[in-house]
Amino acid sequence: MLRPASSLGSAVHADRRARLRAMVSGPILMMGNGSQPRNLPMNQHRFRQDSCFLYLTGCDEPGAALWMDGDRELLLLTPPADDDGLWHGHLTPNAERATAWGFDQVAELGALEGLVGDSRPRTIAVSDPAACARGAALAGRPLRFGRENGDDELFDALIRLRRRLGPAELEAARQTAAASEAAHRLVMAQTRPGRTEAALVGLFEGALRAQGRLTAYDTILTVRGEVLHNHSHPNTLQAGQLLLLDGGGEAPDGYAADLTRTYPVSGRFDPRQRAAYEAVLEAQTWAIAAARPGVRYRDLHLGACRILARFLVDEGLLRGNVDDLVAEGAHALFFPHGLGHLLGLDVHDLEVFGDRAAYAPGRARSPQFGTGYLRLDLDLEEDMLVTIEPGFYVVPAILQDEALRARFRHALDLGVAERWLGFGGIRVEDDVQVRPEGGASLTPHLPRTVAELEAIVGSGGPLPF
Ligand SMILES: [Mn+2]
Repeated sequence: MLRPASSLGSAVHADRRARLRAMVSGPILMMGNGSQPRNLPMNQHRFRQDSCFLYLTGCDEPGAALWMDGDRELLLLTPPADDDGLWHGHLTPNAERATAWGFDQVAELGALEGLVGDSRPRTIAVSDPAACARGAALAGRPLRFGRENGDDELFDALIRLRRRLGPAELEAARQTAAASEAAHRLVMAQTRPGRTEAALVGLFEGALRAQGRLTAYDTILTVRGEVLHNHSHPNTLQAGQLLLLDGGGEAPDGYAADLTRTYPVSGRFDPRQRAAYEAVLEAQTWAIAAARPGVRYRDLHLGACRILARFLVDEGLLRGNVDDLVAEGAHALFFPHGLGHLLGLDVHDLEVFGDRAAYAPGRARSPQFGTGYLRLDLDLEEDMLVTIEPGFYVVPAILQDEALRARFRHALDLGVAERWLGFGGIRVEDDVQVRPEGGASLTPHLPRTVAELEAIVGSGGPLPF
Protein backbone atom coordinates (compact mmCIF):
# COMPACT_ATOMS: atom_id res chain seq x y z
CA MET A 1 0.00 0.00 0.00
CA LEU A 2 1.36 3.38 -0.99
CA ARG A 3 1.21 5.64 2.04
CA PRO A 4 -0.61 8.91 1.45
CA ALA A 5 1.72 11.81 0.79
CA SER A 6 1.78 14.41 3.54
CA SER A 7 -1.14 16.80 3.37
CA LEU A 8 1.39 19.63 3.24
CA GLY A 9 2.52 18.60 -0.26
CA SER A 10 6.02 17.80 -1.46
CA ALA A 11 6.77 21.41 -2.51
CA VAL A 12 6.66 22.43 1.17
CA HIS A 13 9.27 19.82 2.03
CA ALA A 14 11.46 20.74 -0.96
CA ASP A 15 11.38 24.37 0.18
CA ARG A 16 12.40 23.35 3.70
CA ARG A 17 15.37 21.38 2.34
CA ALA A 18 16.45 24.36 0.23
CA ARG A 19 16.27 26.66 3.25
CA LEU A 20 18.21 24.23 5.40
CA ARG A 21 20.96 23.88 2.80
CA ALA A 22 21.22 27.66 2.54
CA MET A 23 21.88 27.73 6.30
CA VAL A 24 24.31 24.81 6.59
CA SER A 25 27.29 23.97 4.39
CA GLY A 26 28.60 20.55 3.43
CA PRO A 27 26.93 17.18 2.92
CA ILE A 28 23.97 16.35 5.18
CA LEU A 29 22.75 12.91 6.16
CA MET A 30 19.34 12.55 7.80
CA MET A 31 18.46 9.09 9.06
CA GLY A 32 14.82 8.04 9.36
CA ASN A 33 13.65 5.65 12.04
CA GLY A 34 13.25 1.92 11.52
CA SER A 35 10.55 -0.35 12.86
CA GLN A 36 10.92 -1.49 16.46
CA PRO A 37 9.78 -4.94 17.61
CA ARG A 38 7.41 -4.96 20.57
CA ASN A 39 7.29 -8.46 22.04
CA LEU A 40 8.26 -10.57 19.06
CA PRO A 41 9.99 -9.60 15.84
CA MET A 42 6.93 -9.40 13.61
CA ASN A 43 4.77 -7.66 16.24
CA GLN A 44 6.03 -4.13 16.17
CA HIS A 45 5.52 -0.86 18.00
CA ARG A 46 3.42 1.64 16.15
CA PHE A 47 5.88 3.29 13.78
CA ARG A 48 6.68 6.96 14.25
CA GLN A 49 9.02 8.69 11.87
CA ASP A 50 11.75 10.94 13.27
CA SER A 51 10.29 14.45 13.39
CA CYS A 52 13.21 16.20 11.65
CA PHE A 53 13.20 13.58 8.89
CA LEU A 54 9.45 14.00 8.54
CA TYR A 55 9.87 17.78 8.47
CA LEU A 56 12.31 17.60 5.56
CA THR A 57 10.76 14.79 3.50
CA GLY A 58 7.15 14.11 4.52
CA CYS A 59 8.15 10.45 4.16
CA ASP A 60 6.76 8.31 6.98
CA GLU A 61 8.17 4.98 5.82
CA PRO A 62 10.43 3.01 8.16
CA GLY A 63 13.97 2.37 6.94
CA ALA A 64 14.58 5.55 4.93
CA ALA A 65 17.36 8.14 4.78
CA LEU A 66 17.99 11.48 3.10
CA TRP A 67 21.35 12.34 1.53
CA MET A 68 22.07 15.91 0.45
CA ASP A 69 25.41 16.71 -1.15
CA GLY A 70 26.06 19.63 -3.51
CA ASP A 71 22.92 20.01 -5.60
CA ARG A 72 21.92 16.42 -5.09
CA GLU A 73 18.95 15.38 -2.92
CA LEU A 74 18.56 11.65 -2.73
CA LEU A 75 15.89 9.69 -0.88
CA LEU A 76 17.01 6.23 0.17
CA LEU A 77 14.29 3.65 0.76
CA THR A 78 14.06 0.02 1.80
CA PRO A 79 12.92 -2.03 -1.21
CA PRO A 80 9.78 -4.14 -0.77
CA ALA A 81 10.42 -7.74 0.26
CA ASP A 82 9.33 -10.53 -2.11
CA ASP A 83 6.36 -11.42 0.07
CA ASP A 84 5.26 -7.84 0.88
CA GLY A 85 2.50 -8.22 -1.69
CA LEU A 86 1.13 -11.17 0.26
CA TRP A 87 1.42 -9.75 3.78
CA HIS A 88 1.24 -6.01 3.27
CA GLY A 89 -0.50 -5.64 -0.06
CA HIS A 90 2.18 -3.66 -1.83
CA LEU A 91 5.10 -4.18 -4.15
CA THR A 92 5.46 -0.57 -5.22
CA PRO A 93 9.00 -0.01 -6.50
CA ASN A 94 11.24 2.47 -4.70
CA ALA A 95 11.30 4.92 -7.61
CA GLU A 96 7.52 5.18 -7.67
CA ARG A 97 7.40 5.72 -3.91
CA ALA A 98 10.13 8.34 -4.05
CA THR A 99 8.21 10.23 -6.75
CA ALA A 100 5.22 10.29 -4.41
CA TRP A 101 7.43 12.01 -1.83
CA GLY A 102 8.59 14.53 -4.46
CA PHE A 103 12.10 13.13 -5.09
CA ASP A 104 13.59 12.63 -8.58
CA GLN A 105 16.52 10.62 -7.28
CA VAL A 106 16.14 7.47 -5.26
CA ALA A 107 18.44 4.70 -4.08
CA GLU A 108 18.19 1.65 -1.88
CA LEU A 109 19.07 2.16 1.77
CA GLY A 110 21.81 -0.44 1.34
CA ALA A 111 23.66 1.97 -0.94
CA LEU A 112 24.09 4.51 1.86
CA GLU A 113 27.64 3.58 2.92
CA GLY A 114 28.86 3.75 -0.67
CA LEU A 115 27.28 7.17 -1.20
CA VAL A 116 28.60 8.73 1.98
CA GLY A 117 32.09 7.25 1.76
CA ASP A 118 34.49 9.23 3.93
CA SER A 119 32.75 12.61 3.42
CA ARG A 120 32.00 12.97 7.17
CA PRO A 121 28.51 14.45 6.68
CA ARG A 122 26.65 16.50 9.22
CA THR A 123 23.95 14.42 10.91
CA ILE A 124 21.80 14.24 14.04
CA ALA A 125 20.66 11.44 16.34
CA VAL A 126 17.34 9.62 15.88
CA SER A 127 15.40 7.52 18.39
CA ASP A 128 15.78 4.18 16.59
CA PRO A 129 19.02 2.74 18.06
CA ALA A 130 20.05 0.90 14.88
CA ALA A 131 19.50 3.88 12.58
CA CYS A 132 21.21 6.14 15.12
CA ALA A 133 24.26 3.85 15.29
CA ARG A 134 24.42 3.71 11.50
CA GLY A 135 24.31 7.51 11.28
CA ALA A 136 27.03 7.75 13.94
CA ALA A 137 29.29 5.34 12.05
CA LEU A 138 28.77 7.22 8.77
CA ALA A 139 29.38 10.64 10.34
CA GLY A 140 32.30 9.41 12.43
CA ARG A 141 30.97 10.81 15.69
CA PRO A 142 29.10 9.52 18.74
CA LEU A 143 25.32 10.03 18.71
CA ARG A 144 22.85 9.37 21.51
CA PHE A 145 19.25 10.42 21.00
CA GLY A 146 18.31 13.24 23.37
CA ARG A 147 21.86 13.43 24.79
CA GLU A 148 24.50 13.71 22.09
CA ASN A 149 22.47 15.05 19.23
CA GLY A 150 25.21 15.42 16.66
CA ASP A 151 26.10 18.42 14.54
CA ASP A 152 25.40 21.71 16.37
CA GLU A 153 25.02 23.80 13.22
CA LEU A 154 22.62 21.32 11.68
CA PHE A 155 20.29 21.06 14.62
CA ASP A 156 20.46 24.78 15.35
CA ALA A 157 19.30 25.35 11.77
CA LEU A 158 16.52 22.78 12.22
CA ILE A 159 15.48 24.50 15.45
CA ARG A 160 15.32 27.89 13.70
CA LEU A 161 13.27 26.42 10.85
CA ARG A 162 10.83 24.46 12.99
CA ARG A 163 10.31 26.88 15.87
CA ARG A 164 7.87 29.15 14.02
CA LEU A 165 5.06 27.48 12.12
CA GLY A 166 4.14 28.38 8.56
CA PRO A 167 0.53 28.74 7.36
CA ALA A 168 0.28 25.12 6.16
CA GLU A 169 1.67 23.85 9.45
CA LEU A 170 -0.71 25.98 11.49
CA GLU A 171 -3.58 24.64 9.40
CA ALA A 172 -2.44 21.05 10.04
CA ALA A 173 -2.22 21.80 13.77
CA ARG A 174 -5.64 23.45 13.69
CA GLN A 175 -7.23 20.40 12.04
CA THR A 176 -5.75 18.06 14.61
CA ALA A 177 -6.88 20.38 17.39
CA ALA A 178 -10.41 20.32 15.91
CA ALA A 179 -10.43 16.50 15.85
CA SER A 180 -9.17 16.50 19.45
CA GLU A 181 -11.86 18.99 20.45
CA ALA A 182 -14.53 16.59 19.15
CA ALA A 183 -13.01 13.77 21.21
CA HIS A 184 -12.92 15.95 24.34
CA ARG A 185 -16.56 16.94 23.84
CA LEU A 186 -17.59 13.29 23.53
CA VAL A 187 -15.94 12.44 26.86
CA MET A 188 -17.46 15.50 28.56
CA ALA A 189 -20.92 14.42 27.44
CA GLN A 190 -20.33 10.84 28.67
CA THR A 191 -18.90 11.80 32.08
CA ARG A 192 -21.17 10.84 34.97
CA PRO A 193 -20.95 8.88 38.23
CA GLY A 194 -20.53 5.12 37.63
CA ARG A 195 -18.69 5.54 34.32
CA THR A 196 -15.18 4.04 34.28
CA GLU A 197 -12.00 5.85 33.32
CA ALA A 198 -11.33 2.91 30.96
CA ALA A 199 -14.59 3.46 29.06
CA LEU A 200 -13.89 7.16 28.72
CA VAL A 201 -10.31 6.75 27.54
CA GLY A 202 -11.60 4.24 25.00
CA LEU A 203 -14.14 6.75 23.76
CA PHE A 204 -11.54 9.49 23.59
CA GLU A 205 -8.95 7.52 21.67
CA GLY A 206 -11.61 5.86 19.51
CA ALA A 207 -12.95 9.27 18.54
CA LEU A 208 -9.46 10.27 17.41
CA ARG A 209 -9.09 7.03 15.43
CA ALA A 210 -12.48 7.56 13.86
CA GLN A 211 -11.15 10.86 12.53
CA GLY A 212 -7.96 9.35 11.10
CA ARG A 213 -5.75 10.35 14.02
CA LEU A 214 -3.70 8.55 16.59
CA THR A 215 -2.82 9.96 19.98
CA ALA A 216 0.15 12.33 20.09
CA TYR A 217 1.06 11.01 23.57
CA ASP A 218 -0.34 8.66 26.20
CA THR A 219 -3.71 10.00 27.27
CA ILE A 220 -4.06 11.24 30.84
CA LEU A 221 -7.66 10.63 31.92
CA THR A 222 -8.05 10.37 35.65
CA VAL A 223 -9.94 11.36 38.76
CA ARG A 224 -6.51 11.67 40.40
CA GLY A 225 -5.37 14.71 38.48
CA GLU A 226 -2.81 15.56 41.15
CA VAL A 227 -0.62 12.77 39.71
CA LEU A 228 0.77 14.84 36.86
CA HIS A 229 1.59 12.09 34.37
CA ASN A 230 -0.99 9.52 35.41
CA HIS A 231 -1.46 7.05 32.55
CA SER A 232 -3.43 4.36 34.39
CA HIS A 233 -7.22 4.16 34.15
CA PRO A 234 -8.39 1.82 36.95
CA ASN A 235 -11.07 3.97 38.61
CA THR A 236 -14.83 4.24 38.49
CA LEU A 237 -16.02 7.85 38.58
CA GLN A 238 -17.81 9.03 41.73
CA ALA A 239 -19.93 12.08 42.39
CA GLY A 240 -17.85 14.79 44.03
CA GLN A 241 -14.70 13.97 42.07
CA LEU A 242 -13.07 16.01 39.32
CA LEU A 243 -12.09 14.34 36.06
CA LEU A 244 -8.94 15.59 34.36
CA LEU A 245 -8.44 14.75 30.67
CA ASP A 246 -5.13 15.72 29.03
CA GLY A 247 -5.19 14.28 25.53
CA GLY A 248 -4.62 15.17 21.92
CA GLY A 249 -4.38 13.72 18.47
CA GLU A 250 -1.54 13.52 16.01
CA ALA A 251 -2.15 14.20 12.33
CA PRO A 252 -0.91 11.75 9.69
CA ASP A 253 1.77 14.32 8.89
CA GLY A 254 2.78 14.54 12.54
CA TYR A 255 1.34 17.76 13.95
CA ALA A 256 0.14 17.34 17.52
CA ALA A 257 -2.61 18.72 19.71
CA ASP A 258 -2.26 18.90 23.50
CA LEU A 259 -5.46 19.88 25.29
CA THR A 260 -6.54 19.57 28.93
CA ARG A 261 -9.88 20.11 30.58
CA THR A 262 -11.02 19.37 34.13
CA TYR A 263 -14.66 19.10 35.18
CA PRO A 264 -16.85 17.64 37.91
CA VAL A 265 -18.07 14.06 37.51
CA SER A 266 -21.50 15.08 38.79
CA GLY A 267 -21.82 17.95 36.31
CA ARG A 268 -21.76 20.58 39.09
CA PHE A 269 -18.67 22.19 40.65
CA ASP A 270 -18.93 22.37 44.44
CA PRO A 271 -17.97 25.77 45.93
CA ARG A 272 -14.36 24.83 46.65
CA GLN A 273 -13.84 23.20 43.25
CA ARG A 274 -15.40 26.19 41.61
CA ALA A 275 -13.16 28.68 43.41
CA ALA A 276 -10.02 26.74 42.45
CA TYR A 277 -11.22 26.27 38.89
CA GLU A 278 -11.98 29.97 38.44
CA ALA A 279 -8.46 30.84 39.65
CA VAL A 280 -6.81 28.45 37.19
CA LEU A 281 -9.06 29.74 34.41
CA GLU A 282 -8.22 33.36 35.23
CA ALA A 283 -4.50 32.56 35.11
CA GLN A 284 -4.91 30.80 31.76
CA THR A 285 -7.09 33.50 30.22
CA TRP A 286 -4.60 36.18 31.25
CA ALA A 287 -1.60 34.28 29.88
CA ILE A 288 -3.29 33.48 26.54
CA ALA A 289 -4.18 37.13 26.00
CA ALA A 290 -0.62 38.17 26.91
CA ALA A 291 1.07 35.73 24.47
CA ARG A 292 2.35 38.36 22.02
CA PRO A 293 5.61 38.59 20.05
CA GLY A 294 8.46 39.89 22.20
CA VAL A 295 6.94 38.71 25.47
CA ARG A 296 9.24 36.51 27.54
CA TYR A 297 7.51 33.19 28.18
CA ARG A 298 8.86 33.04 31.73
CA ASP A 299 7.03 36.29 32.46
CA LEU A 300 3.78 34.64 31.35
CA HIS A 301 4.57 31.79 33.72
CA LEU A 302 5.29 34.12 36.64
CA GLY A 303 2.20 36.24 35.93
CA ALA A 304 0.04 33.11 36.00
CA CYS A 305 1.77 32.09 39.25
CA ARG A 306 0.84 35.43 40.84
CA ILE A 307 -2.83 34.97 39.92
CA LEU A 308 -2.76 31.49 41.45
CA ALA A 309 -0.87 32.72 44.53
CA ARG A 310 -3.58 35.34 45.13
CA PHE A 311 -6.12 32.49 45.22
CA LEU A 312 -3.89 30.44 47.56
CA VAL A 313 -3.68 33.39 49.99
CA ASP A 314 -7.44 34.03 49.75
CA GLU A 315 -8.09 30.39 50.68
CA GLY A 316 -5.64 30.52 53.59
CA LEU A 317 -3.36 27.88 52.07
CA LEU A 318 -0.49 30.37 51.91
CA ARG A 319 0.30 33.39 54.08
CA GLY A 320 2.19 36.44 52.90
CA ASN A 321 2.61 38.92 50.08
CA VAL A 322 1.77 37.49 46.65
CA ASP A 323 4.86 38.86 44.89
CA ASP A 324 7.13 37.60 47.66
CA LEU A 325 5.49 34.16 47.65
CA VAL A 326 6.04 33.80 43.90
CA ALA A 327 9.59 35.14 44.12
CA GLU A 328 10.52 32.45 46.66
CA GLY A 329 8.54 29.77 44.82
CA ALA A 330 5.88 29.00 47.45
CA HIS A 331 3.15 28.86 44.76
CA ALA A 332 4.85 25.71 43.44
CA LEU A 333 3.54 23.78 46.45
CA PHE A 334 0.24 23.82 44.54
CA PHE A 335 1.37 24.60 40.96
CA PRO A 336 4.61 22.65 40.66
CA HIS A 337 5.06 22.59 36.86
CA GLY A 338 5.73 25.13 34.15
CA LEU A 339 3.09 27.07 32.24
CA GLY A 340 3.69 25.20 29.00
CA HIS A 341 5.95 24.36 26.07
CA LEU A 342 6.41 24.58 22.33
CA LEU A 343 4.03 22.51 20.20
CA GLY A 344 4.45 21.28 16.64
CA LEU A 345 5.52 17.97 15.16
CA ASP A 346 6.38 16.87 18.70
CA VAL A 347 4.00 17.36 21.58
CA HIS A 348 6.89 18.99 23.44
CA ASP A 349 8.26 20.36 20.22
CA LEU A 350 12.03 20.15 19.71
CA GLU A 351 12.54 18.90 23.27
CA VAL A 352 14.89 16.26 21.88
CA PHE A 353 17.41 19.10 21.59
CA GLY A 354 17.03 19.86 25.28
CA ASP A 355 16.82 23.46 26.43
CA ARG A 356 18.79 24.56 23.36
CA ALA A 357 15.50 24.91 21.46
CA ALA A 358 13.35 26.29 24.26
CA TYR A 359 15.68 28.53 26.31
CA ALA A 360 17.21 31.64 24.76
CA PRO A 361 21.01 31.88 24.82
CA GLY A 362 22.21 32.96 28.25
CA ARG A 363 19.09 31.65 29.98
CA ALA A 364 19.09 28.48 32.03
CA ARG A 365 16.71 26.49 34.16
CA SER A 366 15.92 28.02 37.53
CA PRO A 367 17.29 25.98 40.46
CA GLN A 368 14.01 26.67 42.28
CA PHE A 369 11.44 23.92 42.89
CA GLY A 370 8.59 24.48 40.43
CA THR A 371 10.05 27.13 38.15
CA GLY A 372 12.87 24.68 37.43
CA TYR A 373 10.30 22.58 35.54
CA LEU A 374 9.55 25.43 33.14
CA ARG A 375 10.11 23.95 29.68
CA LEU A 376 10.20 27.22 27.75
CA ASP A 377 11.96 30.54 28.26
CA LEU A 378 12.09 32.22 24.86
CA ASP A 379 10.99 35.66 23.82
CA LEU A 380 7.89 34.70 21.86
CA GLU A 381 7.76 35.23 18.10
CA GLU A 382 4.72 35.56 15.87
CA ASP A 383 3.31 32.18 14.82
CA MET A 384 5.08 30.18 17.45
CA LEU A 385 2.64 27.60 18.79
CA VAL A 386 2.79 27.16 22.56
CA THR A 387 0.65 25.54 25.21
CA ILE A 388 -0.74 27.57 28.10
CA GLU A 389 -1.58 25.15 30.92
CA PRO A 390 -1.70 26.43 34.48
CA GLY A 391 -2.98 24.14 37.21
CA PHE A 392 -3.79 23.70 40.87
CA TYR A 393 -2.98 20.42 42.58
CA VAL A 394 -3.13 19.06 46.10
CA VAL A 395 -0.23 16.61 45.98
CA PRO A 396 0.39 14.49 49.10
CA ALA A 397 3.98 13.90 47.98
CA ILE A 398 4.60 17.66 48.12
CA LEU A 399 2.67 18.47 51.29
CA GLN A 400 4.34 15.59 53.17
CA ASP A 401 7.84 16.44 51.95
CA GLU A 402 9.89 17.36 55.02
CA ALA A 403 12.33 19.59 53.16
CA LEU A 404 9.58 21.58 51.44
CA ARG A 405 7.62 21.85 54.69
CA ALA A 406 10.68 23.24 56.43
CA ARG A 407 11.53 25.67 53.65
CA PHE A 408 8.00 27.08 53.48
CA ARG A 409 7.06 26.82 57.18
CA HIS A 410 6.46 30.59 57.29
CA ALA A 411 4.25 30.56 54.18
CA LEU A 412 2.27 27.30 54.20
CA ASP A 413 -0.68 26.74 56.53
CA LEU A 414 -0.49 22.98 56.93
CA GLY A 415 -3.72 22.79 58.89
CA VAL A 416 -5.62 24.34 56.00
CA ALA A 417 -3.68 22.30 53.43
CA GLU A 418 -4.57 19.03 55.15
CA ARG A 419 -8.25 19.83 54.79
CA TRP A 420 -7.67 19.97 51.01
CA LEU A 421 -6.04 16.52 50.78
CA GLY A 422 -8.04 14.34 48.39
CA PHE A 423 -9.06 17.33 46.29
CA GLY A 424 -7.15 16.06 43.25
CA GLY A 425 -5.95 18.41 40.55
CA ILE A 426 -7.11 20.93 38.01
CA ARG A 427 -5.38 21.84 34.76
CA VAL A 428 -6.70 23.82 31.80
CA GLU A 429 -4.62 23.70 28.63
CA ASP A 430 -5.00 25.29 25.23
CA ASP A 431 -2.78 25.35 22.15
CA VAL A 432 -2.05 28.98 21.44
CA GLN A 433 -0.76 30.73 18.34
CA VAL A 434 1.33 33.78 19.26
CA ARG A 435 -0.22 36.83 17.58
CA PRO A 436 0.45 40.60 17.80
CA GLU A 437 -3.08 41.17 19.10
CA GLY A 438 -2.67 38.47 21.78
CA GLY A 439 -2.56 34.69 21.70
CA ALA A 440 -5.20 32.78 19.76
CA SER A 441 -6.36 29.37 21.01
CA LEU A 442 -6.70 26.78 18.23
CA THR A 443 -9.87 25.55 19.99
CA PRO A 444 -11.66 28.70 21.16
CA HIS A 445 -15.01 26.90 21.36
CA LEU A 446 -14.00 23.87 23.42
CA PRO A 447 -16.01 24.27 26.67
CA ARG A 448 -13.80 25.99 29.23
CA THR A 449 -15.86 28.15 31.57
CA VAL A 450 -17.78 26.78 34.55
CA ALA A 451 -21.09 27.40 32.79
CA GLU A 452 -19.96 25.80 29.52
CA LEU A 453 -18.64 22.71 31.28
CA GLU A 454 -21.69 22.29 33.52
CA ALA A 455 -23.90 22.46 30.43
CA ILE A 456 -22.16 19.64 28.55
CA VAL A 457 -20.98 17.22 31.27
CA GLY A 458 -23.30 14.20 31.47
CA SER A 459 -25.46 15.33 28.55
CA GLY A 460 -24.74 12.25 26.38
CA GLY A 461 -26.95 9.19 25.94
CA PRO A 462 -26.38 5.65 27.27
CA LEU A 463 -23.38 3.52 26.25
CA PRO A 464 -23.37 -0.25 25.65
CA PHE A 465 -20.39 -0.69 28.00
MN1 LIG B 1 1.05 20.15 27.46
